[in-house]
Amino acid sequence: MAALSFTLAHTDTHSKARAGIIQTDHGAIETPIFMPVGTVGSVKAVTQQQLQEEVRAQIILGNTYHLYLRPGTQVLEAAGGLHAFNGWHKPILTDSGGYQVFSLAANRKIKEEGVVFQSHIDGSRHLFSPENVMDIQRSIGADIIMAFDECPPYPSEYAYAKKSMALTHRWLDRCFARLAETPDKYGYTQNLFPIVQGSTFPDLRKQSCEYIASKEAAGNAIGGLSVGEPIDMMYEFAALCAENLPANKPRYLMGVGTPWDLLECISLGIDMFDCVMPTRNGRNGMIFTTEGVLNIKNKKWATDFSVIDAGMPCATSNFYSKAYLRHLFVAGEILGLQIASIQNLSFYLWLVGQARQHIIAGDYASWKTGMTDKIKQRL
Ligand code: PRF
Repeated sequence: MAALSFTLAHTDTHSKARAGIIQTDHGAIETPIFMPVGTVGSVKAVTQQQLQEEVRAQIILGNTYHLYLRPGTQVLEAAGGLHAFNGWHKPILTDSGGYQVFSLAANRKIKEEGVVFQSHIDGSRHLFSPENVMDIQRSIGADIIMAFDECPPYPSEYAYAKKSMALTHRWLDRCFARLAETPDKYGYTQNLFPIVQGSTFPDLRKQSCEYIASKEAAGNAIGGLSVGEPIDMMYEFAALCAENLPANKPRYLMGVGTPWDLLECISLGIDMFDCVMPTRNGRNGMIFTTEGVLNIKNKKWATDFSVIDAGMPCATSNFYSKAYLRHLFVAGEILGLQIASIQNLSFYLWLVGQARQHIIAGDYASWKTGMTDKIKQRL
């Protein structure tokens, strides 16, 4: 089968926003796109049917770190890969574990060879190297697989960021070499996306973009942002990286962000996003809607019997009332977590879909200003 392709349908004249189509062996993805996070092969509290029919997700994310620890590659291979295992037959992307070992694992030690770490589940010791992370992602079988990188913390010293970036680049060469030596396991093509690092130093970011671009990968990712830096700095570096990465390949900004971050970064030339915010914050009662943000636990919703969000086509959003959803949260009912997750993900997917339509219509920049003001409001 074929390597991933990217076709640009429209480029905005007033901003750097683009509308495109990514074609994978598991179907097409219309960009800009948001990818719901399904860390362990499950988008928390949402079924695959709901993801498809209500959320209208086009691609979901899995994590190499979690899937390697549980259920493990033996089970995933016996199932025939993650698509067959979890029943999601559209595109899947897996993160490499490069970020999760830094954020989750204990006693990690970074060496040239890779990272030695202890599992957050049972404390067992493991090594992640560029080679075995490629092998694990081969076993999982995602359509898009991520390079093994080091994400330096914010703030980082220049010297550390430079050394770390060079290590990420050497690891990238090893990822490509390993991938070239190992065939696809399940009869479709897996596409490796390299990741730009370089912390908050413009010259390092530019160098990293140049290095990553020289690999001529099917798509490119920007890592190391949204790790605690001020939001304007995040935008500044997302813009700088977008400008320095190839225009004819999708650009993926990892781990971003709020709905208004998506709109801003789309205007900077970003095509793909993932973030736990809609699901994680949703489970805490933070509800994103087409009218603004609400805390559903607030007493003010106790007798508001209007539907959760009439502004978009999701059936769940147009079925349950705010008062009922509040009741479920107050009573600690698991249905509340489900409804909140579906609402928030549907909203994120609706928002990027609207963004795409406005890019194609040619009024993205003016639409974005009005929409940002609206969806940022606290209700
Ligand atoms: N690297 C990888 N995954 C990531 C990040 C990164 O830098 C980030 C940073 N926001 C989120 N997820 N591999």
